[in-house]
Order: sequence, then structure tokens, then C-alpha cells
Amino acid sequence: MEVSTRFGPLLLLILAAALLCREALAAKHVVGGSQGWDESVDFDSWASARIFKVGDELEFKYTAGLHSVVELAGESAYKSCDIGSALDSLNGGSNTVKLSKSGTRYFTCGTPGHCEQGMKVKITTAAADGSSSTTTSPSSKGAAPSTSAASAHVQFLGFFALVASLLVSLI
Ligand SMILES: [Cu+2]
Repeated sequence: MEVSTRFGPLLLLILAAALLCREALAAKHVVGGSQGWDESVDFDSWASARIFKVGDELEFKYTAGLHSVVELAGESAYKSCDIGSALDSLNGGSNTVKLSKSGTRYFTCGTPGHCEQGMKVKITTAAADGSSSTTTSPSSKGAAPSTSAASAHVQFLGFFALVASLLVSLI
């Protein structure tokens, strides 16, 4: 009984730390912020102010029936608001889209006229380690991935060292 009361706070701490780690790895972006998926939002500045990484999610929140979420195939369809060539169409007022790989994806609203009014957003997803999908100089190619893997490893070692030291201090 005494053991469980001693370790209770520690278990909570580990759980909280684990949740924080997960939170840091993948983010959820509510498109348009507090205004949501609405034609009054300047989506270009909204998107340029944040970084999208592989594993992150986009959340579209809007009035069902008034708007929808249409994913377009590419830049030209995006520029000309060509909804006819859409890859996917979502509705219902709340949709989550997972950014499963790096690259650019194009979204607009399926309601006639809304794309032309600026209700569209271009999302460029960077690779999970923070570097963009565009390749850097060839000389750094070999070194970069191992460095980022090593730093992640060090972070985890640091976390376990912290937990271990807390465990020792409690005993
Ligand atoms: Cu709309």
C-alpha cells in the first residue's frame, strides 16, 4: 500500500512527460485559427505563419452546408479554382486531414464562388525532422539524418536520466 502512494506522483509525472513528448511530435492545426474555415480569413498569411510537419493534422471547422473542404490536384487547379478535378471532397462541418507525407497540398471550398473569394489554402508539409522536402547541398546529404537521429536519442536519454534520478530520490 505504501509503495503505491509513493509511486503514484511519479507515475503521473511519467505519464505527463510522455503526453508532452507526443504533443511535441505531432501538432493539430485548426485551419484559419479561431475564425475557422471561412471566406473572411486570409489563409495565405495564416499558413505562412506556421510550420507543417509530417504526422501533423489539419482541422477544418465550418458551418455544415455553407462550406465544404475540397482537395485539389495541383497548383494550376488551385490558381484557377478548378473544382472539377478535385481529389477529395469532405463536408459535415468538421474534418480532420492528416499530413502523412512531405509536399504541397491544395484545399478550397466547394461552394460556388467561395474559391474565387479567396477561400483556399496551400499547405506545404516539411519532413518530420524539420527540414523541408527540397534537398540541400549534396555534400551535407550523408551527415544530416544521423545528426538529427542522434539529437533525438540524446533527448530520450536525458528524459530517462531525469526519471531515474527522481526514482532514486523517492526511494
Ligand atoms: Cu465556402
